[in-house]
Amino acid sequence: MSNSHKPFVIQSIEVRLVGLPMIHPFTTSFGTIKDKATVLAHVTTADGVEGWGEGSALPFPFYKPETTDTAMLALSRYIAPLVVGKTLQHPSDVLGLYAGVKGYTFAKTALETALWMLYSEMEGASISSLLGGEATSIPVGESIGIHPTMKEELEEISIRIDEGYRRIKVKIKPGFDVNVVSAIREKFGDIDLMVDGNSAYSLKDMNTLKALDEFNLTMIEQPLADDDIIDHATLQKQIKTPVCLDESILSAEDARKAIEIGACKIINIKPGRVGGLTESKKIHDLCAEKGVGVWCGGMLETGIGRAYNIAVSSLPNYIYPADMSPNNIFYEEDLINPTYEVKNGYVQVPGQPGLGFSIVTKRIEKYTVDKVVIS
Ligand code: OSB
Ligand code: MG
Repeated sequence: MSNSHKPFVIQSIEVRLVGLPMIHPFTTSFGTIKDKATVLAHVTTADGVEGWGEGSALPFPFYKPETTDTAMLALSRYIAPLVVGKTLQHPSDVLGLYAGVKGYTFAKTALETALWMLYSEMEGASISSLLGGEATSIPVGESIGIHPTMKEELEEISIRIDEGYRRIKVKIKPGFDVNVVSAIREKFGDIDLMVDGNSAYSLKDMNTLKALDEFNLTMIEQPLADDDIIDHATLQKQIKTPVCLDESILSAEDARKAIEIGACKIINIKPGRVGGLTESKKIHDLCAEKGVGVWCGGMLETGIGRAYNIAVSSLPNYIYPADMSPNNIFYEEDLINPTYEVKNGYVQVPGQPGLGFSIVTKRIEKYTVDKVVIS
């Protein structure tokens, strides 16, 4: 990704904290997300080309330490000032400018993805094609939040299966795991099914993890601690179900180490969690070389963040369906209009330059709760 192109100057970076009311809460082992907050970056070049990016951290530090508030602070105070006024030739050039800033991958993603949008417009080529993507549509699945009752849990799964979703992922937590998987297998048979523990388990729960191993799951996502690839390696040796890492992988370096010690057989690459599309592509390439399949997870992004998830999912080693719940179950109004469409379990990959979806700046304005301009 280092072809030489016409240089462009970053004139201004506007950073926004946006709050979107959610229609339905989303519950995981670490807590319930009731109102969605997200961070947007709006970047303008000296030639007047604009890009919007999203860094979809959560409003609390229960998934990873970074939150929307700390992402806002890191982006406006430390990251954006290192980039504004600088000349770039490619979106990936920005990584070197803020390499000294540790962590804050969601904040970095808001900025880095905005650069992909404006770069794609300048190049007259889609983000997917610039990344080396090939697929023109991608298979998607839904991530089912933990419901108050098993009846409601099974009802939502039933709807998604009827709609054609390619696989079902259920959020699990201690006490809501073997029972839910067992009920799903009983009701829906041999569907493509996986679980996500969001770090709620430890090796002390080996009995439960081994019980889950009996259900022919496509994978078990991040059962153990977010900073513990060693125990994931121990677990992987004892179960046949592939372990998939989410929270543990923040970079291609993390991925290299996890694969080297046998901590996983699959990686969930979320652009937000790894700092953007450049790092996503790097992890994708490394995994392809090592025979580790990948897929694109989600952070309940608005349509802006989802657009980047869709673009990167067109790369050839994204071999499992992406987490792409229908947007209208979360938000009354998306920040893109029309929003992405899931048809028969597939989403079309935009072939045109730019984001590939129309951004509704009026809605962004309406839901903005904080704004800082760095120029
Ligand atoms: O662990 O994959 C996760 C949402 C918020 C935080 C963490 C996760 C999730 C999801 C939702 O599973 C997937 C989506 O965005 O549709
Ligand atoms: Mg996950």
